[in-house]
Amino acid sequence: MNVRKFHAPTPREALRAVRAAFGEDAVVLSTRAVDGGTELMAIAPADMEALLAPAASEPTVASSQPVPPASTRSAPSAARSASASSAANPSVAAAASAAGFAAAAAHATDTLRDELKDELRSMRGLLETQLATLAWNGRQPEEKALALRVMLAAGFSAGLARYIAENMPTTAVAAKDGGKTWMRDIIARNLPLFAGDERLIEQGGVFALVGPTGVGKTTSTAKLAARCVARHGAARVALVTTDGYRIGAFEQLRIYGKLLGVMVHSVRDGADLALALGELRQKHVVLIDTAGASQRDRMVVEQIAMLSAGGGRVQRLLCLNATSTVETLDEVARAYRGDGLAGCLLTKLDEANSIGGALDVAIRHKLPISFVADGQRVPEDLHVADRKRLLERAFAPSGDLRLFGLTNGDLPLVAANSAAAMRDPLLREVQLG
Ligand SMILES: Nc1nc2c(ncn2[C@@H]2O[C@H](COP(=O)(O)OP(=O)(O)OP(=O)(O)O)[C@@H](O)[C@H]2O)c(=O)[nH]1
Ligand SMILES: [Mg+2]
Repeated sequence: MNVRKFHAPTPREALRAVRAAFGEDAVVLSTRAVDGGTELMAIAPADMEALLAPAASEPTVASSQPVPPASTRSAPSAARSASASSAANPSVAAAASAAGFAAAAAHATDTLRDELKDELRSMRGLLETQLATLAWNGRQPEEKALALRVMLAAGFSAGLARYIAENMPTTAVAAKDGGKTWMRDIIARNLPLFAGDERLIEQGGVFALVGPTGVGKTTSTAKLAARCVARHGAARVALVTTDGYRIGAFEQLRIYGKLLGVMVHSVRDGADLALALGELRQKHVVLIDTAGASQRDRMVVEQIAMLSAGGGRVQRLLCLNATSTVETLDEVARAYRGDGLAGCLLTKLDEANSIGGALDVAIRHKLPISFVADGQRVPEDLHVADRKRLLERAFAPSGDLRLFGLTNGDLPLVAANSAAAMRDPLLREVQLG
């Protein structure tokens, strides 16, 4: 059994030492303030599992319990299965009854163990929340607090913002700009890009724009088609819509197709799509417009299956509306991810107060950004995603931080509320240097 004490000047540092010694799933047993800092008692997860599991040498309930008399049998199923043969063979009946009793006891032990685990988990969550609150209660350097506030104001999730701010190295804290350049570099380095012009326009292929309702899929499809036509000519481009059942949906794309001189095909299901793609295989670029589906609708799954029927040739681009909250965009990315999701396209940047939420989702879900749309005009308001411009836009002062942003006094609350988000495994993949 490996229970160890950890001393550190701050609770956060103590917790970090615990994690360094026992890993992410370490269980903290107690914490108290001592002279010169904090003392934590912690145990390794494997030892905690061993504590909770019945020891191999310990006699099990099944073998140690005397067989209860037939009248006290507690497991109804055992009683039922034993009853047929008990009259003929009493020893068979006793064995069956014992087995049932043991099964019931084992079930009770499992339930108790699960309850204990849940209890420990919630205690750990509570402790992490309290430690995070303490850590941000005036104990973090002003530079880290400012970096966290700036990222939150830019729309980044509290989890990612805290992860980056808390890991700011001392050299960056001591830098003239208080770590601002470091923070922006980390975000820039982790921002995946798709090289839209090169991969979509030059290389070509079959691309489907997917996403929730009204995010700008049809408009963006038309903008992309116009870009392709300008590069390769109308004869080498085709438009397909899977949105055949909503009134006016086909018509909307057909009008754009007519303006561009591009044929528009409507398909109903996977087989239809496979057939259409076979006929269109000579085209350089095929763009598929899809029906909008809420991320909570099971239609999303059906749509992914339908697009997969294209023989794995269809690359899906997820349209992310930059005006949505980071929580909504995160939910969208989780619903739409899967094989064939090649990247994303950010829409409505012109309407968004901040775009940090969209960048955050692209970073955590590793969704390369292909293009950005910043208006309704076809084709003018579509641009290849550019790292520098996106960073500038994300951190352009969109409001007075003193009026709309958080104060240092709010940070302990933010930290407390983001304790669970900090355990998101996607965060561990963010490169910090
Ligand atoms: N401001 C702004 N409006 C946009 C942008 N992209 C699309 N829109 C507008 O958003 C509205 C919805 O656009 P659509 O292209 O029809 O959206 P959709 O995703 O195809 O919608 P559904 O097919 O109904 O799911 C239209 O009024 C577009 O003009 C953009 O980048 N900025
Ligand atoms: Mg549409």
